[in-house]
Amino acid sequence: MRLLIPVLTMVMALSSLNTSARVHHKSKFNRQEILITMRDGVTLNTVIFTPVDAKEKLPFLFLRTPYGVSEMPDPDDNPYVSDMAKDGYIFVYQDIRGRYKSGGTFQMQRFTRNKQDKKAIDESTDTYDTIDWLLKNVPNNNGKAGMYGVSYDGWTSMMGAVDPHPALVAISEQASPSDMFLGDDFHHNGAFRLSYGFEYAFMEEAGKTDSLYPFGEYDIYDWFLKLGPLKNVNEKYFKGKIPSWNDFTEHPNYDEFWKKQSLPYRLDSPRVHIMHVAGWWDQEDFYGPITAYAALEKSDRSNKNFLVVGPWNHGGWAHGTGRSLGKVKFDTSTASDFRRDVQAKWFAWHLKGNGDGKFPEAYTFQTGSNTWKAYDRWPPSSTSKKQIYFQQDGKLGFSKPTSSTPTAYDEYVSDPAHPVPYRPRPIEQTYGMNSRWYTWLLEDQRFVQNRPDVLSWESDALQQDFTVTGSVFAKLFATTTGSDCDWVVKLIDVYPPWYEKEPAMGGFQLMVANEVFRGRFRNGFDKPTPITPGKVETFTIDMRQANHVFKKGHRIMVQVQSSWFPLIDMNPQSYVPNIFQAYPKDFQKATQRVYRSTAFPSHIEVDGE
Ligand code: PG9
Repeated sequence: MRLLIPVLTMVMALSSLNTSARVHHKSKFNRQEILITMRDGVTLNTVIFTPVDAKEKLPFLFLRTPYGVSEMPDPDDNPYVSDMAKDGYIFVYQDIRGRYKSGGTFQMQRFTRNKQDKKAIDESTDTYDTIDWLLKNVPNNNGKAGMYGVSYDGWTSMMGAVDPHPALVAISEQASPSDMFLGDDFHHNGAFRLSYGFEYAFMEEAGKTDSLYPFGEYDIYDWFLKLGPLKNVNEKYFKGKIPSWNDFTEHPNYDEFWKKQSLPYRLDSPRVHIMHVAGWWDQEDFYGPITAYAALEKSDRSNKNFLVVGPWNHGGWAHGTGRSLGKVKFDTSTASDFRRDVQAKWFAWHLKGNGDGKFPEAYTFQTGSNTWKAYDRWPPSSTSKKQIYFQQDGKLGFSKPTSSTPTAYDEYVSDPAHPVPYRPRPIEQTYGMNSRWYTWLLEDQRFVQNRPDVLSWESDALQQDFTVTGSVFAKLFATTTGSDCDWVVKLIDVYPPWYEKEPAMGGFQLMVANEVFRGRFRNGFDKPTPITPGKVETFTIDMRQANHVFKKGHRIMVQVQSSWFPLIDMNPQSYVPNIFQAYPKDFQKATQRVYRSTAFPSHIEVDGE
């Protein structure tokens, strides 16, 4: 069964479109579906689209995916690549090992092989072997290949660049995960992404083709609440048969398993030209491309490493116009402009020598002002650190709090029996029918603002624009009555109560940065440590990055809460060595206090302008 998964949402829509399109017009491509044999004898299913009327030798554009290639539409019917189809390429799509029609076994983000073992294989050798085969067997190629893809397919592009075939000269990794413990699909700052981890592991590993978990309930908030402790997953449902789930349970801390899976561990320098692409509201892998860019930048002596960030959700640049996302409008066609003016030009230059080869080091869309900005480094050097402090009476401001009373805090009770939903209920199955997963990061945060277990601090209406360009950190000085807890922090742009430009957006609360942090990891993600109940501790939370203008008349808001369910598993709030082994009795209510005094000035720190 093929599913509505993010990378494939568009492809699904198109494949049906394409079926009818094929009836009406003669394809401009010769399509072949063949098995290519890898060095260990395993065969990988590969679809090759060769333009019928090529006037010159053409380069390959190659995409490797776990989501099935047989239904890939003709490139000129696929908006993701149609601009490039006009330019002329041989398009190649491949099922990775163990998926769909390919042989071998699937391993989630297969580890890099032991290079001493000459017979060992990994995604990098499979890429190498395929490119080698293509060069020798597909007539009229120009000897060059590029790779691209969103998310898992972006990650396979990065793997192709680990020991690249000499013909692989440029890639565009788009929303590739970079570190599954620190910031991508499966955990953020050590907090487990329960609904995603559960559903995705099942989808990829229950069979060779994608399948949705049969919850039998529309609102999965209820299903996960009734599930109880995580150990029930294997005891009642997966029975040890989903390898990634077993990995989650056996590696609750940032150990070698996660470190060896991370991109910076696998790839020490940009060996081919790389354009990283990220979306500010990517609900799956925003951390990946910005971290991969930053890590490779350190060794980018020959200027091969570039970054593009737009106002997109996961893969939002690959389809549609990108003029809006959720209820937020961007004034220009950010996605179709990117595909034509950036993506197509990137490959035209590197694979065909067309164009001027001038690409800004970082090209990011500034939200709020709705303008594209080119920078010669990212984050730019023109910014300085600015602090935004939590203050009494729910205020937020640029000056430090002045209160030194011991009660200069705000508090709430976090109850594991009533976790805060991460998006308005019903919470549809992630990739299910009518799912609002794709835009949940743009949900109006008023839906939780008045819950007793969500704290909010808000600035006065801004007298002038305030711009964040780069990093966002939260520094919380806080106590819990428990011995472990989660902190969810959101930096929010509050629209004016009457918003002339678009009245229905009056008072809208838009997240421009957000993160969760699992308190046990405050001394290091590989050093889980119980929290001393009642002791003020410092929690420094990397909320990643933004490029956003809080416009004059808007307000800045920060919200803090201790659950985000079922996106994040409920922290038991009493310390256990491995939360995947926790018992029902470990789940305790806890009172959380967030301080805002001279001694403990909780705040957000941004790269500001
Ligand atoms: N976010 C998906 C994913 C990538 C890599 C590993 C696990 C999940 C995806 O959209 O492909």
